[in-house]
Amino acid sequence: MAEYIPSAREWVRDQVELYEGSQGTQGLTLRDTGLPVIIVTNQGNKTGAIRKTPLMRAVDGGNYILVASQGGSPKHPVWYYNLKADPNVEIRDKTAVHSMRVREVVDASERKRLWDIAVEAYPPYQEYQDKTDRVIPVFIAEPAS
Ligand code: F42
Repeated sequence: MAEYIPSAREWVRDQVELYEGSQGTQGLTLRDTGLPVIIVTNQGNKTGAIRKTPLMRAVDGGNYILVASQGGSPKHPVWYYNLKADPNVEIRDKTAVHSMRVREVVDASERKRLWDIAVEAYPPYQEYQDKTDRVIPVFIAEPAS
């Protein structure tokens, strides 16, 4: 069993601890926005360690849309590279845990459709895209089997 290495960021670490520690009954929203969050568990592409990343909850049917926005910073978050290297993830959505496989959405019309859903779920994504030169990556997570 791989070792779990918590995020280097305290507020992220704290959210994961509360969310996972309560089996998905506490710490379910982003700060005071009231907007729901999921926890993505994946493998580090260099350490092989277990990583846990809270993301906003945006859904398309039974699939999840993962937006590598990192607040519109100029660089992709590290988890982007982890998911490209190993697309097998576990997604906790409150008390439900799903085995999923992710793929980066490259088709322009598919990306636009999913982007619009994501922005509806979390409007700041659009502000983040507007303030950065990079195209913010979008993944779709689909049931593994
Ligand atoms: N981030 C988003 O990008 N999108 C969201 O929708 C989002 C929502 C959200 C909601 C709640 C919340 O608490 C946080 C939220 N975040 C969201 C922030 C998100 O959880 C991440 O913290 C953020 O995107 C930064 O991701 P990151 O993978 O760059 O994490 C940094 C801070 C980090 O901890 N990095 C590690 C470190 O030690 O600095 C590296 C971890 C890692 O994966 N290492 C790899 C390994 O092998 O283990 C190797 C790394 C390499 O060099 O390739």
